[in-house]
Amino acid sequence: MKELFPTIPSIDYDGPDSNRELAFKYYQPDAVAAGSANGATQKESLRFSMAFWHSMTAGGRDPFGDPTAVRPWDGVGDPMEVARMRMRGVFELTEKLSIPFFCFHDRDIAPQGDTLRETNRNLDKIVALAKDLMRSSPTRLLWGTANLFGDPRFMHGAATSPDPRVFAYAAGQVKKALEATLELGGLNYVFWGGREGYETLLNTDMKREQDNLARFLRMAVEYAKEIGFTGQFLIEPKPKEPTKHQYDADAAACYAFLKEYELLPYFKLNIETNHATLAGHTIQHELRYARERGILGSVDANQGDELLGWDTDQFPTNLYVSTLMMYEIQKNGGLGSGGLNFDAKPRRGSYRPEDLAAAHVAGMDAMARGYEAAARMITDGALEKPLAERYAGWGEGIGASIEAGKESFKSLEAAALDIKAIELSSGRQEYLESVVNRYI
Ligand code: XUL
Ligand code: CO
Repeated sequence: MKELFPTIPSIDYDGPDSNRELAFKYYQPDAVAAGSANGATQKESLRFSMAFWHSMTAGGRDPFGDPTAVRPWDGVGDPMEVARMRMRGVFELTEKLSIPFFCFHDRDIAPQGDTLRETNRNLDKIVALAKDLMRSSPTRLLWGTANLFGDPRFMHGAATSPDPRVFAYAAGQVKKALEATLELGGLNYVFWGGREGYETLLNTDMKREQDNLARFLRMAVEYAKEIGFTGQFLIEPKPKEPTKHQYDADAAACYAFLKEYELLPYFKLNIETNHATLAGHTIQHELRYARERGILGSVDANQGDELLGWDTDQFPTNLYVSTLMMYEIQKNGGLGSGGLNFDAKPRRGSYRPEDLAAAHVAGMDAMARGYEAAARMITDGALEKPLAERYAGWGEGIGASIEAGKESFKSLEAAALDIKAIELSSGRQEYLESVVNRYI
């Protein structure tokens, strides 16, 4: 088959001293991952994924300007031919970059028709092509999802629309997206509720909308069972953008929602870095929160800009952040069926196909380097030892007795009444920050 990206070679590992744009400095796909107990390779441990919508579909349009990206399908008029080229493109690039997975929205991979029936027919054709390409390619599907936010019919929400006809349309769409994900052996299925929220409470029945969202998710679980889809369902938290407030605002809001509606057994979270920062959290906070509740499922790896308050979806290159992310992921025992999906796009000025590859190389190297630093931190107990010391009081005496449920306000008052002064130990924050720096 003719190459679509002839200027992008198969990317090799060159080592940290390399200056070559299209070479890995840290990511060694076939080398054993640092700290791996079972000899898993970096490729198997990091589980990178390419996002179809950013890498294949998006062209660099922004609210002020036209697309800038130069892509092999430019000028090809027939939307189905473009769709076929893009699908071949994602397989070609993932193979060249040693990225084992890709992710898509139903509407990224195939054009809409005049009716859902026609749209589904388009989707079927492209899914068949993807299945065919998989026969001779190692690339697999990490997750599928449905775009329930782009079309004007979703302006007031999808599963949370005030209009039940929209709820029905969205249900039909997710049904089909689940079938496509199953057909392609997808390991997970994602719900990101971009329009599941509100612009103003003045016109919003919040309780009804959330009840309906739960109904919708329950139907998805039931249908998955019916068709034999055993992949993991994931909810992707984000507080705002496009709506002013989204119900799945952050990991804690998702957890409360899943618990209230008894959906916890069926869902985990897909945590995205830039969504965490929009929620006023660090990615480490979101990953920690999810992992401590057993619902850390997958990661959309990207980064925002400290000076911009929106979802810039930049490739993640910050080593401090990647190290702390990998720390949480390794403490979670990995991501199971999840992975590290680059929900990221090159800047608008990085318009060449080579920039798309270089952006992935930069993100993969940052993650690989963070992975290795985190593994060493864990092996050495660099953060765990000081943490254990800080909480040592809970392992003995009154602390152990409180945690064993043996104390009450009365007994604790009696223990406290005659204490003169409590000498606390230091939090040692700056020292701990320097410890992390040493491992990076
Ligand atoms: C939007 C976003 C989505 C989801 C999938 O901010 O992150 O692309 O990852 O719908
Ligand atoms: Co995302």
